[in-house]
Amino acid sequence: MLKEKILVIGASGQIGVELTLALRNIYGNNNVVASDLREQNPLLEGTGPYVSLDVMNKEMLHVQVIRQGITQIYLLAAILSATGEKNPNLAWNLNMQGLLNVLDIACEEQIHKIYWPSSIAVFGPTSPKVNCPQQTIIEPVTVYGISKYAGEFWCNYYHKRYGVDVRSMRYPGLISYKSAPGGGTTDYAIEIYHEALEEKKYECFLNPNTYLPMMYMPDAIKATIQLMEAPADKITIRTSYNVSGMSFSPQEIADSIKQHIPDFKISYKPDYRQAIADSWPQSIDDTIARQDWGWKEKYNLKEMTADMLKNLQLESKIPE
Ligand code: VAH
Repeated sequence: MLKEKILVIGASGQIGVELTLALRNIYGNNNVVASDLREQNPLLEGTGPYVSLDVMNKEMLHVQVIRQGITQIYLLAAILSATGEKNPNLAWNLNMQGLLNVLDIACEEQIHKIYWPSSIAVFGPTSPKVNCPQQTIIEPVTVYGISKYAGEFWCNYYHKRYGVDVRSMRYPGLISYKSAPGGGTTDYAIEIYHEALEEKKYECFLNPNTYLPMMYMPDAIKATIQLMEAPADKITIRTSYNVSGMSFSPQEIADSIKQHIPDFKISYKPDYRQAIADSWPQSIDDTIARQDWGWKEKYNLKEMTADMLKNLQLESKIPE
């Protein structure tokens, strides 16, 4: 069996930290090289090799892939929706050129497998709002969504033309407690837990009834590993799979928190991110992911809230 050596690009980010730790559990600490432009996330210290890497520096990336004997690459470095609207050119360049650099090197070095996340942000206001299908009208209206949708077609092209085994899924909003989110429109669903514990109140930047597709990070990590470990002949979507764990609104997540913190108060002050959220679907049809590689979520809102509050209290030692 081929000895895998995995490179995680963007390993210090919200998804990267948890995916790196999960991959190290499976493949062995020294077989997963974590990399990022930023400092190493403290949660990764002592768990395996870490290199400073800029995915936009194709030559340096190529050198690392050869020097480390890399067989798989997980590319998580990206600028998300909210930050992307403040820096359109940077978002387009990083999200697009970073992917093309990795796909080109994968071709040249016969990299065994590539993972690259897309997002439900590819959908726009003309896509169906409820149970949004895998294939439908897709007209993204954010730079992040445009870059992710374009990236999906590049993945499909490199697979069809060069045989690169690149796999992708359209993450919904991801909620986690281990590491900070990075400039997304769905980040309210993380901030709210921290503020509920620290202040017992939260001012939400989205309206109370803004339903969005969401997923708890443990489910996202499980789905990513499942997709990457599926036999190649089971993968029928080479752009990017719809996946989702649940859909909820700020009002609903606040109500779930009140089950644990009865005097928690939420207020609403929508900002520019409301228009981004309004352009996205409220729920996702992920039937094909369930059929092709067995996707099934574990966490619902009630279970996620209990787990988030428990772990954040443990971390910050806030008395129950
Ligand atoms: C964002 N968290 O808010 C990301 C995600 C569907 C949203 O892609 O930009």
